Amino acid sequence: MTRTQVGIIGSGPAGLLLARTLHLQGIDTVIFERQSRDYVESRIRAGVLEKGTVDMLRTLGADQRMNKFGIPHDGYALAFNGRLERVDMAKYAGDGVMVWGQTEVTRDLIALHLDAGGIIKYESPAIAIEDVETSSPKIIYEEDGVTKTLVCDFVMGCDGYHGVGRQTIPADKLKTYEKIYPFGWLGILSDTPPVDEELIYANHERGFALCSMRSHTRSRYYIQSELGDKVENWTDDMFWDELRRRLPPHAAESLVTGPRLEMSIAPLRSFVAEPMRYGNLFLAGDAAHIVPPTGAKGLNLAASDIFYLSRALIAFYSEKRTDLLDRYSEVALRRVWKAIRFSWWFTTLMHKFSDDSLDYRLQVAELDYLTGSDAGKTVMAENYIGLPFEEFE
Ligand code: RFL
Ligand code: PHB
Repeated sequence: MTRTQVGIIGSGPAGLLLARTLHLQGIDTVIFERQSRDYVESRIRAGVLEKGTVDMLRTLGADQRMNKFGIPHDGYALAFNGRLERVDMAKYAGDGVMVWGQTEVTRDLIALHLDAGGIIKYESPAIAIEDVETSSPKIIYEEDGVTKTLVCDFVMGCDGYHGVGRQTIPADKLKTYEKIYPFGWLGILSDTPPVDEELIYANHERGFALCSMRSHTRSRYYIQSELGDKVENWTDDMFWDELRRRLPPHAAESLVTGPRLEMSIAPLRSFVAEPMRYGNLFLAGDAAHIVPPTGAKGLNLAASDIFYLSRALIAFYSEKRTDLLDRYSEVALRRVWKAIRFSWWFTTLMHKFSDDSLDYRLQVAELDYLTGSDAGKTVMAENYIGLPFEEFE
């Protein structure tokens, strides 16, 4: 049996940000990842980084390509009832966001960590976590078809919604909250110039649409789709026609279309499990909470969890302090719940939930109110750029 200080399950953003932060402090980690490196590096997911996430990548030295190719955004647009209204994030919240894909963030963190001698075991799933109530919790994992054990001081469940981390916590020690939305997002990635320089979130009687991007030549678009719908039901032309119908006339006319590089459907869910700790097992990122993507918060919440968790682990190893580890779940969850609330509210405001025309008119009235008021635009801007991290030391 081998031993490490911090065993990390999952090489998504949460696991990689944690491993890199601890490595820079001389704390040993081993990451287990059930997928291959190639698979992890080609998953298309989130696209918008909050300032706090950008700052974290800078501190970790994972910012070279982001500085060169990431696109800073000072505003985004809300489209409704044939109108297009801009939310000026710089004016109303004093900051902006960075458009830089999760795929690229993951690639950079993996390369940095491996180059620095960090250990990531790909295609090595954790199958169980044992003795988490003791000071020697163990990760049971598979490597090349052989079952092995790693003894750790702490185990980090950074293994996403379907991972083994949360499932290890006894049901009577965990309280979960969940809402499944009655629709999904059908997304397309294409090598076409974005329809606008900024993101457009569109409320339409036919359903929600979002215009996003990965670069000046690569676009990412989404449309609200029916539950149970399948990618096979959609040709590229069908997608572009439906997107066009949901955009304001000017954007619809200037939309440049092209063949898909990728098309996928994501379900929408709000989920929280608390507390984010059981004994010496800690949860971070999607393992503990899921948001619908409307507020672009999923990846950023994984980063804020790691902001708190890494400080707690560093205080333990450098000063033998356990108080921050004890407060981690409570402090991280305070920020998580605010992002859960914003993502739920923005989703409710922008999507079609029923054929009831009153519901639609209420959404339009709320959007009209929000975009016509400084207080409303401040709410839209300060939540979107990301709420501040609490002092934690
Ligand atoms: P991740 O990225 O899911 O990483 C977890 C990793 O754990 C691995 N794993 C295991 N490894 C070893 N042993 C096991 N037993 C394991 N079980 C699981 C998995 O293979 C995986 O590599 O979680 P993390 O690090 O918490 O990061 C969270 C973000 O990835 C997530 O919040 C966002 O990507 C959510 N999300 C989106 N967020 C947005 O803001 N905008 C988006 O457009 C957006 N699109 C998406 C998304 C999430 C998706 N998922 C999870 C299905 C699209 C999709 C399809
Ligand atoms: C994306 O570019 O994939 C994206 C952007 C903003 C969101 C969700 C997804 O709210």
